[in-house]
Amino acid sequence: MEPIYVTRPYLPPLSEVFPLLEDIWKTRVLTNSGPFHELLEETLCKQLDISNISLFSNGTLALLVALKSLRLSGEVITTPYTFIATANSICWNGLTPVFADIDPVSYNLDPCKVEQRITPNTCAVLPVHCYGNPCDVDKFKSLGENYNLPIIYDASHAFGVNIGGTSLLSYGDFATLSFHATKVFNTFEGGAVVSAGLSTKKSLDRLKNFGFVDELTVASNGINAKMSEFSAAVGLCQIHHIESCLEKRRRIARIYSSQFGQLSQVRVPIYSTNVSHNIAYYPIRISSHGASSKTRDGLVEWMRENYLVYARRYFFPLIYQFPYFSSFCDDPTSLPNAISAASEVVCLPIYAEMKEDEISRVVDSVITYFK
Ligand code: T4K
Repeated sequence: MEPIYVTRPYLPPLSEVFPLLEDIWKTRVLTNSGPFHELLEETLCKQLDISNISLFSNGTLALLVALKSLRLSGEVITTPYTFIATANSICWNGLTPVFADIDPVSYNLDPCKVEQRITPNTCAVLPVHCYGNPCDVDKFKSLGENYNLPIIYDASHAFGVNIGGTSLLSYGDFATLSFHATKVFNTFEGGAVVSAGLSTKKSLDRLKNFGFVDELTVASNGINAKMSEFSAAVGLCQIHHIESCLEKRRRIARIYSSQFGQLSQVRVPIYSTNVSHNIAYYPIRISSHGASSKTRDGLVEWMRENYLVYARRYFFPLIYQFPYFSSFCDDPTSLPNAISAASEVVCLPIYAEMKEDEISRVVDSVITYFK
């Protein structure tokens, strides 16, 4: 029996990649905003229906540089229910993360809880579109306007999500993406920042290239966060397949939801008809109330031991539960929704090229546990 992992990267046919590699070998342009880099930016703007995108070498640096470009100081209110990179990029900017609670259904930062944590030290809000589910973008927009705070979305999971026909990435001062191997669209490693205006994009482009304005001028404390031509070429080959990959993910999610929806202890994701979901993850929630001895951790172990299915507990532990971040949370009791999600949610394997027998094995592994 082969293991089934939480995800597998989509890879385009090698025959589609080779011609682009031959070009790279011919021109020897490997990096520094080469032709594939420029073409991928242009292609992504069309594909995602956005005006400005800057490519990065990974999603963490995308977020780190987006924050840096705002020249902030003070506290950034964010979610504790996310991948560690969200908080890392706050601290790398010399800023202080402040954690507010999440909504128990969407798992996203709750704007009302954010408002309660705003103080004169607050300099920005950093919500995450967790699992690709849209945050309450209208409420965050009003919050940003009312308190004069920038909203930076960590949209690492949200490639290709539209809400009411509009790209989710067009909300906020910035939306940052990850193109890591585990994401719906990958460039092996990679990331991007979507910005509202061209001048903002230009300032990000300078920051990711050591701060160079031109050959003789460095105007800001930049870094090297550029995407290589190889990654850009892989991205260009992926993009032709993205719609079919998203459709395959949605189909698997429908199968899972129809199978698991009947299990009383399992809560399946709720998908809004107003949103074109990308099914970046398939999180189920195992309610630990009542007399049942069945738990989320029990399920994870059962699946692994008996079916070689490697479901993952994204996002456990919560950020403030990691030793480095514990000093940033003075009152964990203010985060009850995040605490219970971290102990009850598990992400099941889902990826475009999942085979029928793999889907069935995941289904069986969950159903037999609750029998
Ligand atoms: N913000 C948010 C909200 C994020 O979720 C992330 C990344 C970021 C920011 C930062 O973006 P990047 O800087 O990473 O671009 C993974 C990913 O490494 C990470 O990118 C992702 N979030 C996070 C949620 O998950 P791990 O430690 O769980 O990955 P790993 O290596 O255990 O991979 C999971 C499974 O995927 C493996 O069991 C098998 C499969 N896999 C993985 C890789 C790397 C493959 O089949 N091939 C591969 O090359 O963190």
